[in-house]
Amino acid sequence: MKIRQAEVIVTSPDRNFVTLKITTEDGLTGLGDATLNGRELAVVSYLRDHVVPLLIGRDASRIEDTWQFLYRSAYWRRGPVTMASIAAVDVALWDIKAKAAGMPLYQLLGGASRTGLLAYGHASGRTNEEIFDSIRAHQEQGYKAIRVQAAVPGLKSIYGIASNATFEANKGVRYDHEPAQRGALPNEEDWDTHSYLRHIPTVFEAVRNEFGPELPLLHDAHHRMTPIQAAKLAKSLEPYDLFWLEDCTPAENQEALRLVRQHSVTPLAIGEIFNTIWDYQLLIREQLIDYVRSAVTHTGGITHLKKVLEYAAQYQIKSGMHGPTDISPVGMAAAMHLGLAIHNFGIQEYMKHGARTDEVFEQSFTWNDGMLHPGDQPGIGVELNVDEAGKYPYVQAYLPYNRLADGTVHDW
Ligand code: GCO
Ligand code: MG
Repeated sequence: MKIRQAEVIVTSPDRNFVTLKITTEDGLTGLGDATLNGRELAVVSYLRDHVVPLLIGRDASRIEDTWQFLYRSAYWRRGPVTMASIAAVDVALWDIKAKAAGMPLYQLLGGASRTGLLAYGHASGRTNEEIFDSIRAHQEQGYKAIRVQAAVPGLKSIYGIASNATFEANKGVRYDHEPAQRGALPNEEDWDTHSYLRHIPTVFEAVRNEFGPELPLLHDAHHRMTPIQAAKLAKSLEPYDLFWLEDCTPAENQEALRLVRQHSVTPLAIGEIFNTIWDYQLLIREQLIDYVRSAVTHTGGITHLKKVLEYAAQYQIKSGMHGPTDISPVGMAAAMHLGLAIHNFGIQEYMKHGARTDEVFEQSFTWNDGMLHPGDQPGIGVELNVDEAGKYPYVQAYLPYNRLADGTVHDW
């Protein structure tokens, strides 16, 4: 089963997506997601200029060997661009292998360990009333677990909160469709940790009072706090029994979470910007986290993320795979197959893509009463409509960034 062709397809239906399509000599095709929000074209070049020439003529069935070859032969290993590129090849080869076997991918990964995947959505609001409405709107869509992000009094704009216009247009059902600014330079937002630390516990107190003790609630701090600030937040949120507190400290500093752990039993999740098992080494071995946030798309594909999750399982740490709209339907499908098969699945992040995206990527996964299932088509169950994809050329887009009141650049 030799690889005949490998194409890198860039399309921007609602936002930019980078997809690798591999075709074998006997006509089987496989897709892999290589979308790296705001830095998409770096991955396109890595794939087109450096990886595609290595793929032509290789045996498509040798997935582990191809993974090791791409990782080790580059010499310059790790990093988001390299690992997203390897991930795209890896998922496309798993898609082909599963199609060749006539099975949905999760069967090749060991078969289903559960009937469906619990997913969480993103509620947000500028006031507690808006947050309540947004939570209710998610519940009406079936969501059984909900991430809550709140505007902070005194700050103009903040990660995870819809702009006024988007909020009105969508009645709080989703925040800005994706945070990257299309066709513009990075948006500057403001930040003040003390105001945030004062405000957030009051929001969770109000949400618990309104919705009761059962609803699983999550919160994303997006890497903006120092270890002691994060410990303070984790401790102050304890009475509201969060499912998790995500990215409470800068991702580069694994030791930071020791301090948070010493002060709180709020479950911790981290890893959406990690890309190898080495980023988790200390976190897993010392049991400093409860959930692994990596996406298949950014962590070397099914082959590598499965190893990370199996390592995590030995320490009772579960999956909580990244699933915002900047993971394409191809990346989401891969995550669902992996999540269905592994034993230590925790939860899946799931934001619905826009209508144009759903026309470009024909998908077979299902969303039923708050649970995802990848479907039973052979492969990963996603096909790219090339004609539709061709209608939407790449649009330059950047993620926002933060400045403190005195002008200092801060984590966003
Ligand atoms: C999440 C993430 C995303 C990221 C985005 C950046 O928890 O879903 O924090 O919203 O900000 O993926 O591209
Ligand atoms: Mg996050």
